[in-house]
Amino acid sequence: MSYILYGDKGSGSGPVEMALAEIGAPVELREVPLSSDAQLDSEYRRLNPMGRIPTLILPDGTVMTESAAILIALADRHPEAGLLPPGYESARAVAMRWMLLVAGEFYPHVTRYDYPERFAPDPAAAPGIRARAEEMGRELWRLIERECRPDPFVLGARFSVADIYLAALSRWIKGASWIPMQCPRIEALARAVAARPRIAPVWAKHVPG
Ligand SMILES: N[C@@H](CCC(=O)N[C@@H](CS)C(=O)NCC(=O)O)C(=O)O
Repeated sequence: MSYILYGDKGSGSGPVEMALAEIGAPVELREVPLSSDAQLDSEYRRLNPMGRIPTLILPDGTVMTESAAILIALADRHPEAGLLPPGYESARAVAMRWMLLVAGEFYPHVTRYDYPERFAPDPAAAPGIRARAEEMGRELWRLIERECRPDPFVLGARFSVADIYLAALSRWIKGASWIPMQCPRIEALARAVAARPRIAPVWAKHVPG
């Protein structure tokens, strides 16, 4: 029995696909093209009521949404892959801290950037919402650079799903164009994740250039 992953190129299904590749778990990929708003179809929303990707179906049929929760579940279900320290170790708390900061604070800026018209009744407000989302997203990465200080990973030499998550999302909202200059630690983390042999082909698919 394999996992089933609903997603699209360059989206939140990227880090999930990378984690599955690192684990070596079989997965069937099902396309939900954001370009045609397929995530809003009523049939898909029976799986993911928020109308978002990714959605992961576990081999026993359990439906999971929320990218960070999915990565944590995958790490816990495949302890042999060593993608998160066990719960009694402080290192796990550190990995969760930075990963969930990105999930809870940065990802909403991505939604504001991609769909600014949702956030104000006046369409004329959209460019301002978009610009502010980009600024606030950058402020957050600068904070992570300063306070988390990955070296090269969030847990130093110990790789975890937090690294996959930070690396993949650091490319969004034009991150690939400014993070190399302003956040060298996050850039080094992203390069180290992208270079992992099992992740590299998935990275190339989700992160153009
Ligand atoms: N909290 C969700 C956010 C997922 C999300 O916003 N995904 C984006 C793609 S990266 C999406 O589906 N956007 C389409 C929309 O908002 O209509 C998660 O972490 O999985």
